[in-house]
Amino acid sequence: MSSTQLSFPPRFVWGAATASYQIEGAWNEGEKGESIWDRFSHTPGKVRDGDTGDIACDHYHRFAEDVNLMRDMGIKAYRFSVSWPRVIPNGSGPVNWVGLDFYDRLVDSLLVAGIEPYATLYHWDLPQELQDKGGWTNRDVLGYFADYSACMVRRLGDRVKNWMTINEPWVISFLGNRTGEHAPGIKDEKTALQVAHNLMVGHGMAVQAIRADQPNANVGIVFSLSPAEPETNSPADVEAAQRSWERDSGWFLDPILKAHYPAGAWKERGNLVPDVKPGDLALTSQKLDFVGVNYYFRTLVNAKGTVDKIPGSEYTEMGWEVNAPSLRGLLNRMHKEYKLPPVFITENGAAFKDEVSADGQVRDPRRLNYIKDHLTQVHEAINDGVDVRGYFVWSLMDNFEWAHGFSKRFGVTHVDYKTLKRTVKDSGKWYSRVIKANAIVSDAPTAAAR
Ligand code: IFM
Repeated sequence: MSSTQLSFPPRFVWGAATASYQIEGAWNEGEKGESIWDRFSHTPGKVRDGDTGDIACDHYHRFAEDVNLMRDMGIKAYRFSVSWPRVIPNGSGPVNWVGLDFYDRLVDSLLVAGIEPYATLYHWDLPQELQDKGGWTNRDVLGYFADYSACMVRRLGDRVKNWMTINEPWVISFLGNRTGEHAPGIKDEKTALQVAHNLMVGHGMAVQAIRADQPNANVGIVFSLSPAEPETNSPADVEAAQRSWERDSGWFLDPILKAHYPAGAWKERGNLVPDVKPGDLALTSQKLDFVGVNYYFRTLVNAKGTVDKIPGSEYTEMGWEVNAPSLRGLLNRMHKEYKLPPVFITENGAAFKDEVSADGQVRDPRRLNYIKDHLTQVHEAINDGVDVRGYFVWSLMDNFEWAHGFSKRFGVTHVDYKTLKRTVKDSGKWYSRVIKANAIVSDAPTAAAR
């Protein structure tokens, strides 16, 4: 890119995101209960190299350092998640004040540093005790989730104005319950579809619980979206892409934003469809203040299925195709097909192999370019008329990448897992300059930024 700057709207929110299990560690400290990810990662063979989140980035003990790091980077907003079993160890019942105090201190230090907190209530670490009772297939869990949400908002709602209920219902349902790659490791499609439905109902109940306590809170949900695009314009490829979109994206967007399931995918799923109780779709479609979009890659589809390796495309360490224009296409599609509230890009980023050079720097030009290209498409989408209010890079720092353990690094800050030292990568330094300029700036570092 030349030195021409692409400016963002004046109040555009520049943030970074993380999640509790991926960074906190302290898995059994402060009277925290066991989560399904504790159980899963402690089960041999579930996570690459036997990695666990027992220590992770040790953020539980180092949060003050991490807040200072963000402040020094100029980050304006921090999206973190709350570990439900840290706050309510058994999922329902007594509150653990030690756990609640941790988030209280985190929020206070963010505010002192001038960083706006954006809290996610569920980023996958379900209390194990609730999984033992059937997890998200048990309708009681939906009520417990609403109670836990209310508990968090009662404690932090005077300072936290932005709440996200569920992070990525697709991943929770399908990787956790259909392929079993994620906790709780179930491999059953019907269960997965019931979990998907119940998550959306639980989301709606949580929205109501949050608003009952804090009517002025901004409440949203976060979707992982990998837009299905046809490989060619042939009617067969176009139809296959539409089917794929409905099965994966529409399945979640429609109940939340239109109060019904996509008819085609519903029919296609036959007797696998979930049990939908009267009133459920009114709950799933609670009015929202925003939706979060997590975008990493598109899905290219032809009449035979998904195209795995696309000739000429770049791939990240996750094996995900790099395709920034699809983000713009996705945002426009959502804008056109739904009555869309404001949008935040709640996650976007890439895993690449990074090394700390002899001079102590981490040069990660591919990640920098990835973020720059995607921000450019967000900028285009805003020009197209999509109301995008902010961008949260995934991730503030390298962390536990679920079944991949620590083998995939997504951070704009490098974490040495032996010493736990944080080193801001080139991409992070560049991101700081973007934030300061409120514009996409050239990636040639200035002397001051070196
Ligand atoms: O690390 C995850 C995150 O927890 C949820 N969204 C995708 C990221 C990268 O896989």
